[in-house]
Amino acid sequence: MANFETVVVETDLLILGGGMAACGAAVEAAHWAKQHNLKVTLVDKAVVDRSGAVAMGLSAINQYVGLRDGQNTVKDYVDYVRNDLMGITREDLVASIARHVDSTVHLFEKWGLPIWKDENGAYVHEGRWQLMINGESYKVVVAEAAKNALLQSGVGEIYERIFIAGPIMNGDKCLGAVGFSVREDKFYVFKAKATLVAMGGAVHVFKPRSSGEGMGRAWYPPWNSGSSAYFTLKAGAEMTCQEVRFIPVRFKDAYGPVGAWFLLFKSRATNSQGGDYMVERKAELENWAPYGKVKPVPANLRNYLGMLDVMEGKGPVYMRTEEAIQKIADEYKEDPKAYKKKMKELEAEAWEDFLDMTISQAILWAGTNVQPEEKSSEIAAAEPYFIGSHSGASGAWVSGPEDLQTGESKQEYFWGYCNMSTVPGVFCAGDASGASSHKFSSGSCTEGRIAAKAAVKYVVEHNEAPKVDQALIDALKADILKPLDTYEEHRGETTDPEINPHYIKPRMFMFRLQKIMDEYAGGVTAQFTTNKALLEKALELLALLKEDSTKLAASNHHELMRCWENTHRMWQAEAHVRTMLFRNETRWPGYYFRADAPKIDEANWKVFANCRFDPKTNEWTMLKRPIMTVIPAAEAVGA
Ligand code: SFD
Ligand code: AMP
Repeated sequence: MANFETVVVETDLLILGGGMAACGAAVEAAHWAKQHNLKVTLVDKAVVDRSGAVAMGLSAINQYVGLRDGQNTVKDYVDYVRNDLMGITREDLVASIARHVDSTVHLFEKWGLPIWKDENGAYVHEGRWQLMINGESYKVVVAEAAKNALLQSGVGEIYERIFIAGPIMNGDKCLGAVGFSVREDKFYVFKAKATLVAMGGAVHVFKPRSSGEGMGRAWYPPWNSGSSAYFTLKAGAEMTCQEVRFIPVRFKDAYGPVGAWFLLFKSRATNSQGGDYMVERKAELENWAPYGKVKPVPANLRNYLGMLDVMEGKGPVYMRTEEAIQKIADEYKEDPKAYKKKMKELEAEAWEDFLDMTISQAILWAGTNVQPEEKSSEIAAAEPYFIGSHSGASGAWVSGPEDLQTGESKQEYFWGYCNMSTVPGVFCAGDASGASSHKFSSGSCTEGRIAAKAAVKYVVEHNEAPKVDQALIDALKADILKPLDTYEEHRGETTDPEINPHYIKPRMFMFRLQKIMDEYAGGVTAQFTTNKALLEKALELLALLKEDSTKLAASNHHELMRCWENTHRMWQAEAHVRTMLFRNETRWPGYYFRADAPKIDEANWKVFANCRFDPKTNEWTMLKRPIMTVIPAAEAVGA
């Protein structure tokens, strides 16, 4: 067996991940842990300074409610999210984040993040909820605060470049997590009294649009590989909204975000004939009532109208950057000097939007001689991602806060500790928790803070040292390091180490997973369309893939990580397919279309579609959970 040293770390609160939610968790946990003399340990597969979705930075903070200035209320935000998700949202969770998110944004500013200000010193909004930032170093700023909080207070420690492979379970109880170093021959056992899962969402479960020529390029970060979903599924937690993937419309081929263009620059998108699908296809929105009628039109319906153009052969669809810039500059036409200055300013803003957040889009513009003030850029619907923090909703089913519940909702949505999953002591935040969309970077950080505070309370009230059986650790270690052994045993049997009858390398395994999902589960190739028969076929092929996952092989630490990343993706894929199969309707036509159930079915499916994997029986259960209104309560305590 691979000769890895076993390193045992004992802690009180274990934070898994080092992204926006985890950094928020670290800051908050440090505060409460100090009061109770507890230890907090944060583990990231990468380096916290630049890990997760915000690695390259961002150009906007997408959730800011503006309570201080009376711009909006918590209720306004809940209304927005509920509409955008076609009625499927946990109002208590959305309100819980919305009432605290502004304070997180104020902390970002205090920590040194430059937020754009107008001549009166007010924040510059991109849209109603979004603030413009100079955000290239956004993650570095937030990471510094997390590190300071944990390390300077003496309550915490940070482990970087440790890949978390899965939970340590003793029956229904989670005792922490196991993982391995991606650089050294070390296997890690983290024993904890509570575990906070914040390992982001899942990318590359579906075949991306960029194949060989742009391999690895995606909108969301490829290193978020479904570890949160895998961890909670394998812990036996109930999951929610596993069917609610996110399909973002992005600048084609380099995935530049569109928010600044649609909201700040107020650009239109038009097809090859100059038609604007948002205008020409407005009548289609009637078919998706009551949600088709709301403002703004839900993200998935905006997608859908554009997709109809493409399916009718009216592509390409273009973001009319030149038209939008010209329209703003025209306001300065009377004064040539002011006009020239404004044009320069707009050009700089256009480039900075990508340089702050998706550098490859700026490179693609440069490489294809695009000057946005002169030429439109193509946009396209990207492949599906799993990200409960953006406009998708997948994640674990977690308890809401007690004070926001109504008498009725308390039965369904509250079980003791805010953001705790159905597994006692396992907390979730950011992409890891479901049915609370539109948290983005600021809301994820806020939710990390909320979850960490509750998790510390849990530790204080359940302060028992986890007893971990050595035989269990030995078995987990053997299983997790097995791909190294498989490779060593068989590598001499073929001339090309990539091809071997005894094993499968993670890259080929990933291609196989992506092909199944792309063709049968409504990926780009299938025009985001699927049906019962296709989904059943996907499950059949996923079962065979799962069988072969025991034959994954790794030639080094890095490939060992790749093996487990793809196993994690495979579990996210299975939960997704099972839930799309369960929900017998089409509710988000611009995310996926069930061709055999092509309409929204409010009577039967205005519910959460939840699922649970039982680690003892290896069986899946699918269940419906009710949607409840808690808004009046949210409003009462809103500010
Ligand atoms: O415009 C393991 N996001 C945007 N949010 C905004 O507020 N404004 C924007 O402008 C946004 N845009 C945007 C965004 C993301 C991306 C990639 C682009 C543009 C190009 C969304 C936010 O970034 C997102 O909502 C949050 O970051 C989510 O936070 P969180 O904590 O749930 O995920 P994370 O930050 O990615 O962190 C995940 C961490 O987990 C680690 N990890 N560690 C150990 N073991 C494992 N097995 C692990 N697996 C993962 C990661 O290293 C990381 O530390 S716009 O397009 O919408
Ligand atoms: P994006 O760049 O697409 O991730 O969008 C950033 C933010 O702007 C998110 O809050 C989106 O929901 C929002 N957004 C993007 N495009 C539009 C649009 N056309 N109308 C309303 N909101 C939008």
